[in-house]
Amino acid sequence: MLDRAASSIAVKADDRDAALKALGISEACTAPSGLAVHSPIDGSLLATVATDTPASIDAKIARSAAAFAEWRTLPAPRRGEFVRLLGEALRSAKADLAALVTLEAGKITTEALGEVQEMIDICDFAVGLSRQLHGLTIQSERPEHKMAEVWHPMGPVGVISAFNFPVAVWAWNAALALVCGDSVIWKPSEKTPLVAFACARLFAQAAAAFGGVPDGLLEVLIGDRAAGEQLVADPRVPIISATGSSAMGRIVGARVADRFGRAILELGGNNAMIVAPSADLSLAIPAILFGAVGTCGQRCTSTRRLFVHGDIYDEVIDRLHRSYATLAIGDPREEGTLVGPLIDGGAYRIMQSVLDDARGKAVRVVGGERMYGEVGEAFYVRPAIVEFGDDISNVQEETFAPILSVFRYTDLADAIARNNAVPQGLSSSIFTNDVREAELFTAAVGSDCGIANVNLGTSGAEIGGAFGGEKATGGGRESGSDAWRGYMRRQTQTTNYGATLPLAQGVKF
Ligand code: UN1
Repeated sequence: MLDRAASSIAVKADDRDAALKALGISEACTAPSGLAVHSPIDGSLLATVATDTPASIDAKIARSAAAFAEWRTLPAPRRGEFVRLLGEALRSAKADLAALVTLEAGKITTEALGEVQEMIDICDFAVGLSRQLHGLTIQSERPEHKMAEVWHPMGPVGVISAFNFPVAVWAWNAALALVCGDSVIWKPSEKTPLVAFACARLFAQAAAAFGGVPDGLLEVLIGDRAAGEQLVADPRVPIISATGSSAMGRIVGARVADRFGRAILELGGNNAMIVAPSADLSLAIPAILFGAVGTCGQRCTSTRRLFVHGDIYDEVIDRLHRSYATLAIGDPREEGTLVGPLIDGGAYRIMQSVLDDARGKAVRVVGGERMYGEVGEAFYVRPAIVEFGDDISNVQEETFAPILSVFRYTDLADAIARNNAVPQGLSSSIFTNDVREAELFTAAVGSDCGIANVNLGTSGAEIGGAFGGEKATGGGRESGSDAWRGYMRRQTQTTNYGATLPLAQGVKF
């Protein structure tokens, strides 16, 4: 175990100040009262930020609606040019923004850089889209009629994002919304408002380079649940894109449906990997490791369940334990660290209660202990492996922590059934060199998830694919493919260029 010296795990005031200054957000971070923002690295106070009031939220939504009215009149490729400049601003601030993600969310440096890269990638993708956003023509049954389907901007998009991808998920939504002609109102997690300020600064830089965009094109709401609820309830915001727990999504989805708004929900995952007898373990073991302990188990795509074929079970478990034993856990800023801290004490306590419960049921539980307790309000843990016997066939809940539940299987159909037999349906994967097994897993009777991978892990998706999942994952799709349609309204247009008025279906009137 490559444990680090606890004494060196500290966010120095100078480092913190330099990070805020580099992104031009020092002033926003010294409010006399408001939301206290702590670093998960050592629990220290990073900033105090002012929170929105119901009145200021109302004013921001009004500004956003006015910005939308103007923004939608720009040709989409011009909107794309703005998103190109946003991508440029992100490129030049990549290291600084990633460093702030590390300070505020506790991500290791390479993953924080990857997250900013994901933002840049979606900007590039959206720039291309801005010259497409194409509709259809449809053959009319009536003479001298033309039918078409056209996509129009829809209105302000409310984006509610979580702490674990504090900037990339905003960018997935914002880059698409902006080229689609929508304005954006962002409610970041109250655990990570600073990165939102930094993104707003970069947005302003891009706006200046563009030569001005309407005021209010991006509004940031700072607050807790009540701020989110106000946004979700407001009929001036036709689209709410929310990322977070299934419990949150159930409330948001119902509230938005109640006012006939559109919700794009990207909620919990309880992602499984199947390791078949023919699996190449030199790929499977590192994939399990990245999936289960990467981001300290705090991705919605993290690998939480592992179904291993009985013939290779002992070998897989043994190799996993040996890999876990060499994991570098500690300060996420330090080179070589693979596992940083949990976001906070609340996450730690949930992890412990899940492990306590598992100890009464499982065959073996290894890991889960707190590390570097002397650092204070920072929660580093050894990732845990929980092995269940044949009496327990599954784990139903998503726990946002590095806990990998392992099960033995003998029949692939049964493993696929167990992959599917949970409320959530985000990501899934199989390691096999058997083409029939791979095809079965990805067939209609295979994985029921939004993401199904063969010979790679459950996490770390590229932006080009549609991202999201079924069932309690919410059904929404963000990011690539045709997810842009979620940010526009569809209009069926029929034009009669003839001199008569024929009715459809031959109706005479
Ligand atoms: C999330 O955890 O909310 O596929 C998003 C992945 C990342 C996105 C995760 N590209 O793991």
